[in-house]
Amino acid sequence: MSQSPCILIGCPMDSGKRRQGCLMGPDAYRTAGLVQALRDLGHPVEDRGNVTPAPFTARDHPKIVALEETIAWTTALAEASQMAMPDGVPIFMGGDHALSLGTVLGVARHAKSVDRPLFVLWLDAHTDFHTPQTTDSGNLHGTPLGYVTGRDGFDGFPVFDTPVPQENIAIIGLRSVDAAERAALQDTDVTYVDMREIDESGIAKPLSAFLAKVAAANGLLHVSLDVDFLDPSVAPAVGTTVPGGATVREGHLVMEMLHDSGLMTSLDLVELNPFLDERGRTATLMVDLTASAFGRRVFDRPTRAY
Ligand code: EXY
Ligand code: MN
Ligand code: MN
Ligand code: MN
Repeated sequence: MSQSPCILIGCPMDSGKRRQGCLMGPDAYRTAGLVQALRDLGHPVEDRGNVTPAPFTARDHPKIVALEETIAWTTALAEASQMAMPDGVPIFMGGDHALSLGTVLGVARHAKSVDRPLFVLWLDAHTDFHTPQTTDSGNLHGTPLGYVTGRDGFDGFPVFDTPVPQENIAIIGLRSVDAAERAALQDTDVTYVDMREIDESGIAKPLSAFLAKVAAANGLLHVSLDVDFLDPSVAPAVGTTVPGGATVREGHLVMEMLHDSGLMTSLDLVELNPFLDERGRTATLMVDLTASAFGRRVFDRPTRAY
């Protein structure tokens, strides 16, 4: 069976927060062997290099970090992601989570053009559900799910003309949610799974239920994997570590189930900060997890129809 082509797109975006370092992420994935790992699994791989935002004029904003830079990135990434979708499975190598403002916008525009619903799986310690009005930190990497679900307050950003329906979103791995996010989320149909639920009933159960929804709707599935989904003991190279995260095996189980389902149509790898690591340990784990999402197995297993 011919494997789907993988389109690697470097997104050295670091404007979603103050601490710098995610700009080194794309080359860390390349150095950790992402291309060869996918080719070894039979996938044609095209590395399209790094996206560069259009020039922007930075102005001091009283509350928001690097607003103009993030808007410029969003515009550029929306274009790159929409263009990549027809060519295979785009893998956006970040860069901080603000890159998903643009990648999901472009994927959503593509979904509309092919008349298929878009679903989003958010693997993260955080809900990233703020708006520029509700954030306390002013870090826009805490806002992408607020933007893609059509919350108000993103003045100056491209209009998100096809917001992702709340019931089409699942967030898994939660253990750090701000009060304003919790209040806003509780009134929505977003599926949110915290680590307590995973401790009690495992990660496969909520994921299977969500994948069954995607399959029943013949949906496209965008997966956004934040390094801080994983426990800091195994993935330290991220600026927003939160103890009590997913284990390496929970991470692989999620990615293996995604591959078995055949449903994933685009992937973000976000928040890797190689400056916070030793010997590329975290980048290597993220490459291994990506390989599991593209078919790496100890033993071949029948794919499961959801
Ligand atoms: N909720 C906090 C904030 O808004 O600043 C922390 C956000 C962390 C976001 C990282 C990408 O997941
Ligand atoms: Mn995040
Ligand atoms: Mn996070
Ligand atoms: Mn495969």
